[in-house]
Amino acid sequence: MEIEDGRVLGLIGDKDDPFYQGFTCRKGRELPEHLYNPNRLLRPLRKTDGGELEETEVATAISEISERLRAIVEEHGPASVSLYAGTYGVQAPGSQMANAFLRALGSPMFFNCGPIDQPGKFLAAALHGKWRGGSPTFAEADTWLFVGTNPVISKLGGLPTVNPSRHLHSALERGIKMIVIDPRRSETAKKAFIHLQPVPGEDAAVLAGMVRLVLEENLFDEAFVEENTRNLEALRRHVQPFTPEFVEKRADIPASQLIEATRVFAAGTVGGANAGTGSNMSPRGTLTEYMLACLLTLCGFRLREGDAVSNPGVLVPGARKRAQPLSPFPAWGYEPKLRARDLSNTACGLPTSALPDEMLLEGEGKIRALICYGGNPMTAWPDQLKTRKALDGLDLLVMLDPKVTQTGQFADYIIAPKLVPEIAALTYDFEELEGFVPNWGFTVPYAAYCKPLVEVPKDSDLLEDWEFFYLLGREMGLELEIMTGLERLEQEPPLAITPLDMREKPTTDELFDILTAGSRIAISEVRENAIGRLYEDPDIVVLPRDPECKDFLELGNDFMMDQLDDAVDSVIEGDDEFPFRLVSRREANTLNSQGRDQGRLVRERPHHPAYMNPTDMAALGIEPGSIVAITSRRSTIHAVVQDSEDLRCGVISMSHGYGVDLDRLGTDGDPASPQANSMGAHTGALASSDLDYEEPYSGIPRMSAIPVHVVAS
Ligand SMILES: Nc1nc2c(c(=O)[nH]1)N[C@H]1C(S)=C(S)[C@@H](COP(=O)(O)OP(=O)(O)OC[C@H]3O[C@@H](n4cnc5c(=O)[nH]c(N)nc54)[C@H](O)[C@@H]3O)O[C@H]1N2
Ligand SMILES: Nc1nc2c(c(=O)[nH]1)N[C@H]1C(S)=C(S)[C@@H](COP(=O)(O)OP(=O)(O)OC[C@H]3O[C@@H](n4cnc5c(=O)[nH]c(N)nc54)[C@H](O)[C@@H]3O)O[C@H]1N2
Ligand SMILES: [Mo]
Repeated sequence: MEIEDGRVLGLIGDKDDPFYQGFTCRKGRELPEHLYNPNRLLRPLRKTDGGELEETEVATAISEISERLRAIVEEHGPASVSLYAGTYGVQAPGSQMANAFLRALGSPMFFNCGPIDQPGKFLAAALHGKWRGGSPTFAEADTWLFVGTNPVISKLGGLPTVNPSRHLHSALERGIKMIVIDPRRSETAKKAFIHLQPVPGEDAAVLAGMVRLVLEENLFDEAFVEENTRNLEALRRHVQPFTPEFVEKRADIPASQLIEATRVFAAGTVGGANAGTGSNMSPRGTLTEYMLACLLTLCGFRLREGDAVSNPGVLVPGARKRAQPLSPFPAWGYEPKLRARDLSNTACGLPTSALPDEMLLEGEGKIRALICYGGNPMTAWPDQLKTRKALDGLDLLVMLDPKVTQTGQFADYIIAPKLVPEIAALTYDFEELEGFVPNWGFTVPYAAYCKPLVEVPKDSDLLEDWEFFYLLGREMGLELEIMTGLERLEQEPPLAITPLDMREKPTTDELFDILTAGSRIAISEVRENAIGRLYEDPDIVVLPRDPECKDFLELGNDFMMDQLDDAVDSVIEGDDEFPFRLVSRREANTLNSQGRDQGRLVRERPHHPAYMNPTDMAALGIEPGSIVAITSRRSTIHAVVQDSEDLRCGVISMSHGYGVDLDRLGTDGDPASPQANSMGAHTGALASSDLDYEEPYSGIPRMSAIPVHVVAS
């Protein structure tokens, strides 16, 4: 980082870093513009009686928030206070402190963005069980399957998240056979050995077809399946209808392509697969993830006794890998139960799509106060109209955000956080991701620590995210405890609970010490190394199966088998009125709603387009660059059309994370105008859990493959 007079001028990748090897992404390189953006808040804001946001002080804000929360809790109980942690609310140690605050308050209403992201992944893992031996990584694989994910751009995982293009390039040179299932010829699909381009929303049928072929042609690992699974015969029976010809008709992909893709995939000696947001936001996301888990298990793409463990963990305390299953566990039905749509807490957390309902439904259990931490509901939650109504009706909305976002306009208080590099940074979160989903975090034992590099701006009044929760807890007289070891694969070491000193405020480094206690490498060692390092240990291999182990992986979960049966008969409501399917996507230079006000990131394109196939455009008489109205059962958004041969006909591809004010759109809101950078339309305005298909347990409505119609406006 180039720093002059305490100001960051720029940054370049560190070529000596053994993992990043000089790689940075555009968004990261624009850190100075993020840090010194005129929109960045340097002091907290509070809403005046007149409804304006005015500057205040941290101490005042905390004492007022504390008072208002106390009154709400007194009258309506602690469960009337809820917390939503968005993409910036999942970082250590802020996320642990937010959790500690809510628990001390006595509210179970902790929501996060996971259930409107890829909930099916977590529910399917619970229904299928997990493999405690871990998974092979892309670096050693000779075959890989990507479903509804575009890791070249999203860097979500599957492909190594650091410099995915380079890793893909070298894997292709090595001869990896990559299969991509995506209705769009995405940046990843362009490099695929086989690209299946199905009708959106039919992934479960495609994967059921692959599973059926693997069984029929005996392409599976019989010994592995015999030793580790149950109910193979049930699976075989229920996938029977998904013949290549059936899948061809249903998903509109050639039967021959499905057969070839399946044979190529199953022929791999080391392989893996990842599904992403595209599949999880489309109908039957849990079933898609379940079929994928079954496919991986059938192919035996799991690490075995004696295999090297690519990342044995550095800073996150975790248990050793062992070549045995962890039996299925309940995917839903946990406390607390919600009032909306019979939903409950799940293996993926509380259904976030129901949070606005819980804020709107009158009576006992109504959520009256929301702390929104590092998230932007107005551009992230499905059903923007309902979200707005719900936010409007709150007694108290507290935001923890560096900007006045689309959601911030509804806030009673906005607390402005310190940002990296004003605070210490640690690779803990990314390493932790690997424990949740194979190939998501770091697939090598990498760790780095960086102390704060610059002071906060003069005359600012900022807090670290975690400090807000600590100070608010203290002001309210609460005793906070940090919980670690949460949701580690083997629940081992057992959950550690560390009470905090509520008189003497801890330092960030002390909190890092608590989180990493018992880690394989002491955090002190990582701190001493000024740059990131690989902490390898070639002696760490997958341990043998415990002879007492009776655990198994479930191939024929009843609920999933029922859904398979349903999938045979019912095409998920297609209709003549809404002939197009709007699918989700991500933009390379921005992260969800972030970066729209960074000119250097968005200048190439002053608006966010709705991509359509030119054939569809010609049929509707739509010119490139013209504005269209896109209508779903729920509402209408306006967008500028851009032609793209990469899309299959009948599909519109558009990113989310935009949309200031629905009323202004279509009146003076020209989506092509420069101010549309931060405006545009939120595709989530088209989604609705009341009107459209939703997953019955995670509650996620259709956020991709949304039925729409399009007219030139
Ligand atoms: N239609 C549609 N909807 C979607 C999706 C989609 O594909 N289509 N994707 C879904 C997915 S996968 C997700 S994860 C969600 C995202 O949902 P959210 O997380 O709710 O939305 P973001 O836009 O990522 O909001 C991040 C916020 O964090 C703030 N921020 C940045 N840095 C910091 C910091 O250091 N501290 C704090 N406190 N705040 C910070 C930013 O200013 C921003 O307001 O959206 C979901 N919604
Ligand atoms: N640059 C950038 N990177 C990001 C983000 C960002 O906003 N910008 N967001 C981050 C977040 S919060 C997340 S969760 C991850 C998400 O990472 P990914 O899951 O990889 O998300 P996308 O890049 O949107 O890729 C989804 C793909 O699914 C396809 N798709 C849509 N509907 C369907 C369907 O029904 N079936 C199939 N098979 N495919 C479908 C789309 O065409 C698209 O190519 O990315 C993270 N990384
Ligand atoms: Mo996400």
